[in-house]
Amino acid sequence: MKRWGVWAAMTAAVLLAMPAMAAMTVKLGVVTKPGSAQNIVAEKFKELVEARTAGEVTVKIFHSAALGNETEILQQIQMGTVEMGVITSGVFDTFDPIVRVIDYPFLFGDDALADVILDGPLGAEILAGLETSGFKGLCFSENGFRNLTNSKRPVKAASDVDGLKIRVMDSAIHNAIWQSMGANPTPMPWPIYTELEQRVIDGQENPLWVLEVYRFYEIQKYMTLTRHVYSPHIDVASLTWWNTLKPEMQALLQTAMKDAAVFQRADNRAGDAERLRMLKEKGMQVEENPDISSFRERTDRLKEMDLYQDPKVKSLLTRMIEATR
Ligand code: EAX
Repeated sequence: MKRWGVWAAMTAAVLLAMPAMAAMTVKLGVVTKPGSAQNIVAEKFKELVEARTAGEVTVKIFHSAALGNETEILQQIQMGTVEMGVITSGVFDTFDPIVRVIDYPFLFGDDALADVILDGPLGAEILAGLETSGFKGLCFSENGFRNLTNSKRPVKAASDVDGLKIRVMDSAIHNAIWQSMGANPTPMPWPIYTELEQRVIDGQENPLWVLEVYRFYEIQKYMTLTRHVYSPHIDVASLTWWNTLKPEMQALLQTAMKDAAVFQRADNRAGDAERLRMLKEKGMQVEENPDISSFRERTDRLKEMDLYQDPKVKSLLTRMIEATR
């Protein structure tokens, strides 16, 4: 009996001496399936957070649209019923037009420039801007540069796009880009394999990994390396939830997400040459040197359109264009 008493007293002492760390589960939503860019970020984040908190924080990943499409995941993050998400920037358009400055066509010439801008003060301004919509913007990981694919015909110049029915994300800027290109854009949430297969739509645009992971090479014969939009993910948390966290926990999560993003961007880029080789081997016909100036000519006037007339958005776009020149 005496031993039990001592044991109980010691246990109580140990528990009292421990810092108050309540176990916490963080729900993180992505629309894509394992192997996808978003999932690589999410899995790395989970691994880092669970290791760095010695299991105090558990990250539960909901993938493959288990929480709905990207717009629906963002709504749940806004409400605070889901804590975090790795979401394609284009889809934020419905929540905050500020993201249109990232998805502006032909803005970033290459990966290095995208990193410099998005990891710098302009990127920070975009992330901070999302707070008005209820998101704590943490950092940017990536889908990558988007390329056009279709099942109808080879596309070398903008005139070849005329009339093609192209699926676009639920995003005003993406819709406007393809309208300017002369296509017939059709907004649809992800995933879109069935619609492509049944030819409800002729084409789509996404980075190379998507064609591999979602096996689009089976149903899309033609690809053009248009690289028309650099498409990051914005890694976000629910602002109301974020504000309940201690500063040390916020710092830990912020750093872990940044580390996961840096890891994933490098991983994605390292795989692209091999993906391109594989897609050709699978039978895709790839136009590697399209007439980019013909596409640019059609999209150049976008910056003058209503889409960018909000003063905050316009000012940021002007500074983004200057910084990327
Ligand atoms: O990340 O909806 C889209 O086109 C996204 O790029 C897709 O979810 C892949």
